[in-house]
Amino acid sequence: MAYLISDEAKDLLQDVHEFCENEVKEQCKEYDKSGEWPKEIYDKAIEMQLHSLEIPEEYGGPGLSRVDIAALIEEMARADAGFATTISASGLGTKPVLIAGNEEQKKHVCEVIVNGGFGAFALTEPGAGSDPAAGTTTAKKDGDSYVLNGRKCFITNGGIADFYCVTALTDKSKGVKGMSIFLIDAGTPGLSSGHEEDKMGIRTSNTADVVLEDVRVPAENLLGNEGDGFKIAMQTLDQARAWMGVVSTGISQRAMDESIAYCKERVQFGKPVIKFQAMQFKIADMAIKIETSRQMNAYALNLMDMGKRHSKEAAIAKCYASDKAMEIATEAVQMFGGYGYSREYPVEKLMRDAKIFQIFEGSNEIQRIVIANNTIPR
Ligand code: COS
Repeated sequence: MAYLISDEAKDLLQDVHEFCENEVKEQCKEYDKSGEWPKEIYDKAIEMQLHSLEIPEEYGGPGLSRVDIAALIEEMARADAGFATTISASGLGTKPVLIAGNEEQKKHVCEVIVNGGFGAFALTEPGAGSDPAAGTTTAKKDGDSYVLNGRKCFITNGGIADFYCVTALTDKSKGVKGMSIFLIDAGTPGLSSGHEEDKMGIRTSNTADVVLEDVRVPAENLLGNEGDGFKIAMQTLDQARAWMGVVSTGISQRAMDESIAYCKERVQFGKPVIKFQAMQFKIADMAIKIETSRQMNAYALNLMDMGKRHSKEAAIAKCYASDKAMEIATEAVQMFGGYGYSREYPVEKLMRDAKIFQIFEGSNEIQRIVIANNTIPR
């Protein structure tokens, strides 16, 4: 583990390591097959307060730095990326509120998470993925309320969340400047979760549609002001992207660990294949990619801790770490040979899990747009 972390985080990391080795890794392999959401694993993680790591100390969080938290999330991702994504996405649900909400809203969402609940951020729609401004969900002012209608899709924790931060157009004529964000509790009449995705990877995470049919919320559920929604969403994604870099790095680390262990056991031409320089160079390339990913993640997270803008750095961290996770997982399958292609061995799952990190929280093509926009002087 190359993150420089506090003594407090080191102790917690040991506990997380043991929990992941004994109660997550092999168990999630089975849940990956069934596609069932592993409630008992999340119950234990909640008992250990792992889902509230990012909650600020004043609202009941542990007060760790984000680099400390990264070491813990990466360890969880090493065991199962879907599990780490769910844990991290609860933090994602609180971000729009922590960025733009009032004191009461912040206390509310943090309390829900600390007490074992889940949150979700609902931005994407069937016709609005890379281009969130093309969304058609609306929020119409009606007296002291807003009435929301629309459908969100691919929402992490969409079917299990206790609260949702939902983007909606309050003024269709203004494009991105007409977008706003609302905090809506699960159970609000008209809000329901719809179709659940049967995914290729990260199958231990819940991904579902969120349907809004005449959902009436008090006007005070608006985060910030009308028209602030796009900027709040982009700031939320800036933070989320760095975390997805961290989860990707966990997948890479696991792929390298599995490859080393296998190559030490596998004998061909009379010696373990790890003795061949071809294999050693593959491992060296993996190590270069993993350590570089980790340092970029830490840089983006440090900027976040300092309250500095980190759009470019988070986009680089997410883009680089997820591209490398895909390369490393694919190389691990290659190093396992025919066994790598078998579901009996662990690496095909890593390849399936890694793919989504190049797609969600903004595809890696979108990350390159963000990086270019923040690099080329206008
Ligand atoms: N932080 C703060 N403000 C931001 C911002 C950020 N990270 N990004 C953009 N803004 C602001 C800009 O400063 C601009 O404000 P002004 O008009 O006041 O100057 C405004 O938002 C519009 O910015 P811009 O013109 O750059 O927006 P674009 O429509 O060109 O955005 C991209 C383009 C592609 C970057 C954006 O649509 C995007 O990130 N898309 C991907 C969405 C995504 O990740 N979806 C998956 C979600 S999974 S939860």
